[in-house]
Amino acid sequence: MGLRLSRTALFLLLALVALAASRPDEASGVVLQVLDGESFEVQGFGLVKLADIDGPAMGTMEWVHAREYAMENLLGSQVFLDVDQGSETNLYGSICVAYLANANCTPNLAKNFNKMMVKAGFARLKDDPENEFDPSRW
Ligand SMILES: [Ca+2]
Ligand SMILES: [Ca+2]
Repeated sequence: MGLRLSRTALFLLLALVALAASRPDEASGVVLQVLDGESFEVQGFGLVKLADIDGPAMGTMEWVHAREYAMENLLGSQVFLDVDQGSETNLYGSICVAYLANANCTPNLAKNFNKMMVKAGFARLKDDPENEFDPSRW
């Protein structure tokens, strides 16, 4: 019984740690520029690289369409970001999951933009186990 309890406690602790690392409102800002379907610039934050998705090769028609979809949804709009704490920001930006905003300026959890790109057919899931995000839970 004691072992059982401590296992439950451990599980809860791990779940809490996971929750603490994964928050939809770690950063927020207006999208200034869309580079392509999986990277864009957020005012006051910098470059964002969408986590765990893989877009079409640059220069293809699919790439153009993916970029257009991102522009329609993101350009000039406020987004909320869950930033991957584990990875360092590099030339390509910070690894993030992006959420669109509700009318009252809170993150719209039903509009995970990484997932939207995949659902719309403009990217495929490509889970990187090194980051804090788990696409199977999107
Ligand atoms: Ca995070
Ligand atoms: Ca991942």
